[in-house]
Amino acid sequence: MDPLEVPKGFKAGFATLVGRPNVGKSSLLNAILGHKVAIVSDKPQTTRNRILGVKHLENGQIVFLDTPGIHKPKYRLDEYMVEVAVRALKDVDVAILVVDVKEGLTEEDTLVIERLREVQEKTPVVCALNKIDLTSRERAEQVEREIRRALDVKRSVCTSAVTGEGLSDLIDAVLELLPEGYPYYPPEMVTDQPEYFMVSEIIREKIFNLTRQEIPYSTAVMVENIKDKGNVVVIDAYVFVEKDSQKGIIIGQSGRMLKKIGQYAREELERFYQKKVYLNLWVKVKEKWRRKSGSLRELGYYLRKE
Ligand SMILES: Nc1nc2c(ncn2[C@@H]2O[C@H](COP(=O)(O)OP(=O)(O)O)[C@@H](O)[C@H]2O)c(=O)[nH]1
Ligand SMILES: [Mg+2]
Repeated sequence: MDPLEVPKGFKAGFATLVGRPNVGKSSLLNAILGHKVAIVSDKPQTTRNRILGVKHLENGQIVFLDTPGIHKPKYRLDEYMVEVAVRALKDVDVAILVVDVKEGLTEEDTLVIERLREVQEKTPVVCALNKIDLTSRERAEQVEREIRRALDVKRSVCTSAVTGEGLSDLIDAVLELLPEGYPYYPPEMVTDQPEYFMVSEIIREKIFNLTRQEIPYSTAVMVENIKDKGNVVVIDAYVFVEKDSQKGIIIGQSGRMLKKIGQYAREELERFYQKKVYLNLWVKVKEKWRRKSGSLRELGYYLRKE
């Protein structure tokens, strides 16, 4: 057989998960892959970068792009995040609109739908009516009708990232819309994220889960060093906040908060590396980093050349 011949019936392509913050885009990606590639929290705007996750199937390969939630930007960081999401809609084969059927549509969902209207001629839209475990089918259908009034939806599927309901239907719906072609990534590849980024995200997730109000949002994590010393991996990382008072909160009374963040992160990192991990965390103030493009660049929040 000609090695360049497309395997008969094999489908391959890109599908972008979009939606307002907190609807479950990252949770869906992790559940579909059966592998945690994107961090998740109960707070909006947890995801700040485009996350790639590859689903390998017998008859195809779906390259999912998880994106930051589309919302009204307040800081330069927000503008960056929204731009990442919008760009991830360009030149993909399918857009997956994720909505939260329990909460229903909000003004932010309308922003997302507007963006999808701009691309729907070229990019077919599949809708994931997510968090179906929290509400009824009738409610989901009502939300779906509302979406269809504004958008040409090719297919919609009730899903739950928690129970796994509808995930295989969602995969089928996406696969159907993909072109035939060779896989983009080798079979062992689940994500394209560099190790340093994965580690910083794991730490950032713990901060999102353990702190409140402005604290998670004013935090960025940068991994300085990862050294594999055989039986133990030694990691040095910085936690950046915007002001001294936030530094105090991240460190906590007698260092208790930082210890907890470090402990939770270390436990997950030990599962990730399958060995013992020493995690050294330092907290530093980087004044108003969310507003400064120079700081954003230093912390890795910048748009790569396409
Ligand atoms: N009950 C329920 N909760 C969900 C589901 N999907 C996501 N969540 C929760 O919703 C919150 C936001 O999830 P996340 O994946 O970070 O949303 P994202 O901002 O759209 O990426 C987290 O607390 C998740 O555990 C779902 O299908 N059912
Ligand atoms: Mg997310």
